Amino acid sequence: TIRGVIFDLDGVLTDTAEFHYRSWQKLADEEGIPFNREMNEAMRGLSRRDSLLQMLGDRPLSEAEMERMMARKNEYYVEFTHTMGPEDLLPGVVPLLEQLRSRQIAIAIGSASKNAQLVVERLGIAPLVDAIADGHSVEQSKPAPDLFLHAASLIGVAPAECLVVEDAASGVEAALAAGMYAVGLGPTNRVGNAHAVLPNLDGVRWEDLLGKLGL
Ligand code: B16
Ligand code: MG
Repeated sequence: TIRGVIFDLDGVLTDTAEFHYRSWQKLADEEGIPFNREMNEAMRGLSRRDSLLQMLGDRPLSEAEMERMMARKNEYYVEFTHTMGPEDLLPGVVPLLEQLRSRQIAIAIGSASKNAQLVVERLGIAPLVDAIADGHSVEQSKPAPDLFLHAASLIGVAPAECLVVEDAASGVEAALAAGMYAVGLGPTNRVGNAHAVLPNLDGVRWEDLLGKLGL
């Protein structure tokens, strides 16, 4: 049985993936670094630092320069989050959270983002969420299992009784490494390693999802 569900944030509950992309693109344009949407795909779910390293490729930068670039990218991103509100929740999110609450299933956020708390507040779902594990919680980011294991401990649920909902390959890997069930949202070439794959959360009924997981 599943007693806890851990939701990734960006790309699952809200489409901040687009804001992250635009922020990186702006930084890249200013720095004259070639970058585009396709390259951004490879950064989905990666931490801020891992994303920058991916963007830089073999252009070496000092630690100080990297820190400055990450700070700038974050400034652009935080600017975007100021415009966010409950209307930015993806379809099906609130109905699913409500189904879980009425079944006494614990709800956690497991996001690589250091801005997760801020975004959850802006989306207005803080009252529906029991715990937040974010980019400040653990050292090793996805695909390491640490973040999801931390989220599970916050809600007091054994990993084997947790289900992770993810949109990124790195997040699906992290869930499997944690010994949890995983639902992938998006194309199978991205999240096909998950136990079940859905296009998004729109219209999802909890019992149907359990069926897809063979539970
Ligand atoms: P920040 P998730 C991830 O969040 C994003 O998918 C990824 O694009 C971003 O680089 C990462 O958070 C770090 O975010 O710069 O705000 O700390 O998908 O794990 O919810
Ligand atoms: Mg994500």
